[in-house]
Amino acid sequence: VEASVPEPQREAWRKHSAREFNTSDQFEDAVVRHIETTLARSLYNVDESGAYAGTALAFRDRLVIEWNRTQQNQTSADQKRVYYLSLEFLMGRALDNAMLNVGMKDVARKGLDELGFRMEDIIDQERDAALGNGGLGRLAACFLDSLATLNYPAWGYGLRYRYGIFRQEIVNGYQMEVPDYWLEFNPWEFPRHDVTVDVQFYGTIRKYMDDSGKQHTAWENGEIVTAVAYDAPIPGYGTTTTNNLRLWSSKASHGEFDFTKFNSGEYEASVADTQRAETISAVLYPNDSLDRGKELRLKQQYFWCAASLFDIVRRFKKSKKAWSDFPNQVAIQLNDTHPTLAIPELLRILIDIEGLEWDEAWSIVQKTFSYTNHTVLPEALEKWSVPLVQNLLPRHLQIIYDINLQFLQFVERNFPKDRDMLSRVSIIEESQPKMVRMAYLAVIGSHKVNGVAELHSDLIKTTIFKDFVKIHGPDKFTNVTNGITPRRWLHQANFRLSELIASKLGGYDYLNDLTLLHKLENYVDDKDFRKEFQDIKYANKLRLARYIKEAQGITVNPASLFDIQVKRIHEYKRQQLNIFGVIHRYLELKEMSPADRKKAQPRVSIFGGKAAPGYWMAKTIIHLINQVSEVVNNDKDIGDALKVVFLEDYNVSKAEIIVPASDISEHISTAGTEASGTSNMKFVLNGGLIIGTCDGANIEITREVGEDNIFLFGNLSEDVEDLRHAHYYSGLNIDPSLQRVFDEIRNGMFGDAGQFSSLVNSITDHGDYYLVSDDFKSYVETQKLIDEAYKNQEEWLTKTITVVARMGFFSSDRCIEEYAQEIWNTEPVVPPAKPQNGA
Ligand code: HBZ
Repeated sequence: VEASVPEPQREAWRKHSAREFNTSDQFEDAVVRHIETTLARSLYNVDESGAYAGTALAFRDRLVIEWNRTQQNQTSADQKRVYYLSLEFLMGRALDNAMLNVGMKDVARKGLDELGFRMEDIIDQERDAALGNGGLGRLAACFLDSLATLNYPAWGYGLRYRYGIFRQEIVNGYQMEVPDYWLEFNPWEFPRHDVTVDVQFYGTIRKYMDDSGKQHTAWENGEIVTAVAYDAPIPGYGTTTTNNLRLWSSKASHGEFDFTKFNSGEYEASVADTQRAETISAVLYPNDSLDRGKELRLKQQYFWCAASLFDIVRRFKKSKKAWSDFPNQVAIQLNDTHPTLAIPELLRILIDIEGLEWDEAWSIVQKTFSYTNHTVLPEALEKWSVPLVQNLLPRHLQIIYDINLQFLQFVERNFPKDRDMLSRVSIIEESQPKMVRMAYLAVIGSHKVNGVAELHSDLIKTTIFKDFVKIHGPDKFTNVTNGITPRRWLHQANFRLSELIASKLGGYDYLNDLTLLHKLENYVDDKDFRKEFQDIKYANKLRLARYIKEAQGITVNPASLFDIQVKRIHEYKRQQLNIFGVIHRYLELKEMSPADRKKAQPRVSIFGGKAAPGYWMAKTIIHLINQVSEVVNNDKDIGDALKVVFLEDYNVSKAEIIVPASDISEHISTAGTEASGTSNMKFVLNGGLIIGTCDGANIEITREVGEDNIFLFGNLSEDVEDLRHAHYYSGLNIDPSLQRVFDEIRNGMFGDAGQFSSLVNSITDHGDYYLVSDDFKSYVETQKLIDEAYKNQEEWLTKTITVVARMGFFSSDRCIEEYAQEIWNTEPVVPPAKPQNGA
């Protein structure tokens, strides 16, 4: 219960309200006080980690003040809030971002200097918050940044994993997974031990009638696990709006122990219960494109949905509004199908607990939810076995069957002639065992469904959701092409470039309106501008070269063409195509005379990315890259003409060093398989060109930057099916140069050939599902064009400046405005004016 302070005492509160530091002296004051008292460390014994902690806590103080004010202000504004439900938030580091948004970085730099530390070293002390796998999780993080920057009242809801995505170590060329225990010191989170929700699992269903004869359903006698809220402030850029990210942590519902068991002598059993409860939020599942159907994963999903929905409903009920107002106060975005259980959970709350009738509850649900799809890969589409759901969530299974019944009756009425339609669109797949198709449930329970790039949004309408377009009409399906936050991915990662842009555009307004970048085209011929632009790229390559030396022990020449592919390792993303191309290049270099080799364009091929621990083929690809790296880098004939690097443990903070350093980056998925991609946007925004297929957002990037400023190759998505068919019926057509690559691998050029046979055979003998053989020739030819183009450094420079100027469309701010208008129907809340005296 919140009690407010009576007027006579308010003056005392106001007087003592926290004062924010404004000078470097005051900043040092805050740092030293935190190190001395908050952290209880002795002052003359402070290392960089201590200085990081003090700095983070000093900035945290400033964030918290804005955060509290924002929440109060948004509550009294009484407008619709957006809730972004995502099992993943790949936040990376927070300090630099906090400094940018609070706007005190120079003050802090000076203060740290006076205390004997370098800002860059302090920023480097922070561990990544790596609560995500890849693009989907990082998109959620960019969206939070944009929501706050645009002053939308919005909360993220997720899970507070004790272990984020595993740390990748490369041992003898193989990936090893090391647990990422990241919570040892996390100044950015606030445990809310008073904000808890009891979540039920298993149990039984009882139907009963009340005195008035009304039917009720109760879900009882289950196992209870408690969700505890941990909140983190999400500051916007150029605004005081500071939103909330709420992550749930699981604990046993009896506090430390089950005291009944404890007192009856079952000490071990009670500790075991505690651990079982804590297991729910223990670890992020590291699969980014395969659904494994594990019970613990389903438990995570329901635990998080139930806690979030309870919290949202609790907040709504405080307003004392009618239930029909719920969709005017609440918009819930489902980030992929992972939170789909929120749909039957809201129905359960409205019907079983609040006593609404089905029709009214269903209408509220549909108006509240919307769903973003991130993949068309069949193996990634979530399905849960009916017996599993029946056991864990018996009431939800009933509700899902009820939704399905109503839906199928509607379909039957409207499509009486299509006999197979019912089984095709049923939420329940009639397999052995039966399965719940989560994507169908998400579509049926939402008012809008979006894909993440134009091609992808078209594809979902003609493939996985084709029937639903007929049933619900085409207006339910829409596109919101992904975007990235220019604050982190340009200003933070590439400060010198941001500074240069600001000097030409008359300030940093472009960070709030990325379309202003177009004015840079006026400077493509400006000599000084070109020189500085080129110097910045070189400096970024030098920084990466130093990092490669330090981390990997490999010397690379920053004057070489830097060719980068960093992303999760997957056959559909085709790192194998890249490494086969590298082997081909190596073989060609070997055949050349030393004089010709000297003339060849020197190149550094850089790879990075994690493989899901159980994805054998992806691990084999990593192994091959490392073996090739070993052979090529140690070949005296080759020297600087070719270097191959596999960067260990790719993550967000490393991306901030890698992305600004590319000349070319690779986005070479089999056409139709990569929903959007977002690193493609990051690389181009930082003045790197792309080699890519006509897939995902590459197509829209091409439209914006112009066909002459991108290197496209390969087959089109509309031809993929026919090509696969042709593989099956008429075999492959393997280019002689690819055949030679296979021969050398099989001859053991890169070590024991047996290690790589499954990879090579997947192409030569097992249908080449990802069309490596079909695209190899045009890939290699396009790489040749790139070598040629790079030799003309002036023209290359013109291209790189031009593409930066044309990337305005790909800001995540634009995405959020589209979601707000087309999907959520929400307005920003003007942040409160800052009081003068710090009160
Ligand atoms: O989402 C990615 C898409 O592959 C990429 O094309 C797109 O740009 C990005 C943002 O829309 N998808 C993922 O990153 N997916 C996952 O990480 C994932 C995680 C857990 C899962 C399934 C997928 O169970």
